[in-house]
Amino acid sequence: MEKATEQKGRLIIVSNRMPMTVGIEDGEMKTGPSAGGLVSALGAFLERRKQQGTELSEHKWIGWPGNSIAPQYHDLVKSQLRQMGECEPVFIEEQLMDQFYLGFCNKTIWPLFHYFPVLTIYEEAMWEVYEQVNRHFCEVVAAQVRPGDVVWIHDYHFMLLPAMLRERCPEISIGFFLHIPFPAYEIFRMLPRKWASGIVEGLLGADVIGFHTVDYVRHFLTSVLRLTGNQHQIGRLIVQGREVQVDAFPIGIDFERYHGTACLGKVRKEADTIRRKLVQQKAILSVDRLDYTKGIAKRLRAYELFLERHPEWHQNVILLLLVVPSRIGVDKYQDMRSEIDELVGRINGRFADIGWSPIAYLYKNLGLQALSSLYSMADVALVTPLRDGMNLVAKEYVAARTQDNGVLILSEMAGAARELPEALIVNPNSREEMADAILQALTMPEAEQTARIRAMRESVKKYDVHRWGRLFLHAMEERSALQQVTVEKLLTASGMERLVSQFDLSKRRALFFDYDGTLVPLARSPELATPGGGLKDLLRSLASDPRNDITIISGRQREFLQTHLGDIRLSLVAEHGAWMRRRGGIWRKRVFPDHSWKTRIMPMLEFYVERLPGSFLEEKECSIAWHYRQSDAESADFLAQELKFELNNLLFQTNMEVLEGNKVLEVRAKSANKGSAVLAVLDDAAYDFILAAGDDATDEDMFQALPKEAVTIRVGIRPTSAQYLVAGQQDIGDFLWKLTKLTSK
Ligand code: ADQ
Repeated sequence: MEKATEQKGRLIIVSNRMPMTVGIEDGEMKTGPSAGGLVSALGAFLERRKQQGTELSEHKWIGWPGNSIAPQYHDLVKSQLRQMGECEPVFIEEQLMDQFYLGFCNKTIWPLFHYFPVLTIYEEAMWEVYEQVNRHFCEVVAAQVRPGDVVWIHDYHFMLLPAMLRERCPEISIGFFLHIPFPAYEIFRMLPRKWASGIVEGLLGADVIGFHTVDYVRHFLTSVLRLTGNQHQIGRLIVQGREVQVDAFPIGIDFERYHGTACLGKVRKEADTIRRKLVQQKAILSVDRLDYTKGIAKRLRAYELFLERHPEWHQNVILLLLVVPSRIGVDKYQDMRSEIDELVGRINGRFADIGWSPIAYLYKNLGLQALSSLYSMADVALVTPLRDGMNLVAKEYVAARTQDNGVLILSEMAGAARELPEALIVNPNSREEMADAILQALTMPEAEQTARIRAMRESVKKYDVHRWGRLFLHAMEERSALQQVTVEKLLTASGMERLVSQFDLSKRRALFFDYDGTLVPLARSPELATPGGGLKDLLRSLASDPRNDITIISGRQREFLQTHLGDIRLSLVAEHGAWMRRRGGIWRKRVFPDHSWKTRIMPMLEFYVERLPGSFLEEKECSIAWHYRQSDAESADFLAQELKFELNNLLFQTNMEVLEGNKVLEVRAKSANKGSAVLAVLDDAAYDFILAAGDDATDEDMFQALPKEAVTIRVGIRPTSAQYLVAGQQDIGDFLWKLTKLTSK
């Protein structure tokens, strides 16, 4: 990482390609445009931020320059690009880049993530190149970033990069956005486990992970759960002490650019010229990169069916088929081109007449104005991908409809369908549905067209690319503010020393310890978590000092605590505060709830035990706990949410409540909590040092009830009302041993 300077933080964009293509001609650097939805969308967003001079308005874009540059020109290219502004090239041999881009990226990830498992190739050597290129990018990014910078990584080419970069620069703020779908777990799991886990763990290195739709978010979270056991809470995951946010950020377009271009006199004139050439024919427009995910062949077959069924439309309709060359080096793409050529030939041959061809086919890249003319003049846009992360063409068409008419036919498999319900939504695998939609579009009354297009235009205008970028960066800012709070709460070595000397100087101490997860590690089942000799020695040693009043405060039943800890000079609180045994005293009940609720609730809980193999009930006097640590993680998560919902409904306005612990749901009497139990102990004496340590939600009651001057420590990094955080249960052990040394000195 570069050294800290007084400079402001920058936004570092990482994508496969830089926003421009760079080459060397006669020893000189030449630049050209770099095509693609990502570059144009992001470019517009960055440009606007720069003009506005907002926070992070300075940026740097790191990517491959589009060609392999001979090593003797590296310095020249770097320095010229730096002079021009904001690009940092990543030099990679063209051959390696081909193996990476045309290999794992486009023969493994692209087909699988778009639900084409039969086209997916699984080759270890390709995975290795993918890792290698991600690592190479990591080196370049790590050398560029300065403290305060925000790194935003884009797309499926770099799913390992967030974790690699996190390792190199732990403090840096990292965001990741996936522009393609994230598939359902049943598809994702087709990747060898090493690759699937590598991808999930790689992504979890980011602070914010963004997808286009909530479905992709859900799919990703399921994969995280299945592969790592990490369970989210409303899209938040705790990963090695960091909170990671996973959320949907549907990408938009630069509305003003597309709308504004369509309004230009030049563009209108061009649109009128094309319209005149078509005479009375209605125009249907189809615009895509050449890609099997876009469903071009199926679209053509649907159009063929439409022509077959509706001879009255012959001579009166034309399909403008615009295809942009893409991924020229992949065989599948060559085959597809031949298939489309043949289909166009067949349909034209079958239906054409003197002076009319049903399809006009253009295989080329168009400039913005030429594309806008087509968007402006087309009566219908036919956008029917078989699978598409979002699809910007649909939104661009809507933005360009300045005359308030036009019909969008949109595949339900495109992310955009979620945002544009006023389109005619079709299933791209059904020729019938598509053919019917074509007829409906061509005959739709003008008033209906207007109502639909206006509604869609409002949405495309409001949720544009600027809002998308702003929301993503805002989420990153929030994350880093939260991370900051967490970092501030972390109990450092010097903080610990301070607490130790505070302890040393005090005369009367109340020490409260939760049991599971705090004094002993969490075990697969409760009976396995018994205190070892080391822990008992530690507690005995602490208890031997008459200044220390120790209370073990647990959700466990009193028999367990009595059996395992009853012989030590300390107080015990069982069942989250329902029972208390003062030091040297007998067990007393602190609450006397009516137990009739158990008979009502038991059948419901037993039903869930039946439904979830590996789960079981633990009946305590004042509560019932449903444990599911040993069950299949995903089913358990699902059923736990369902049961919690049902219980909350049932127990609404009663004196019972549902508590969510670590892989356990517990129903208990409200009054019996750890908070009231610690307060009862504090009534016994005037303490000048109070310490409480715990690891789960039930311990929060204790942290909140204690006076402000108490030292409260939560085990496990997550939002808490405790004053300090420690990463693991072992840290509490180390801390207590330090206190013990003072006790015995
Ligand atoms: P793409 O698969 O490239 O993007 P898309 O979102 O439709 O798909 O973007 C294509 C872009 O290329 C559009 O801006 C379009 O105008 C342009 N384009 C297409 N044909 C053209 C032509 N003949 N001439 C000129 N320009 C043409 C990936 C994902 C998408 C996701 C985007 C952005 O696959 O699902 O919407 O990223 O996240």
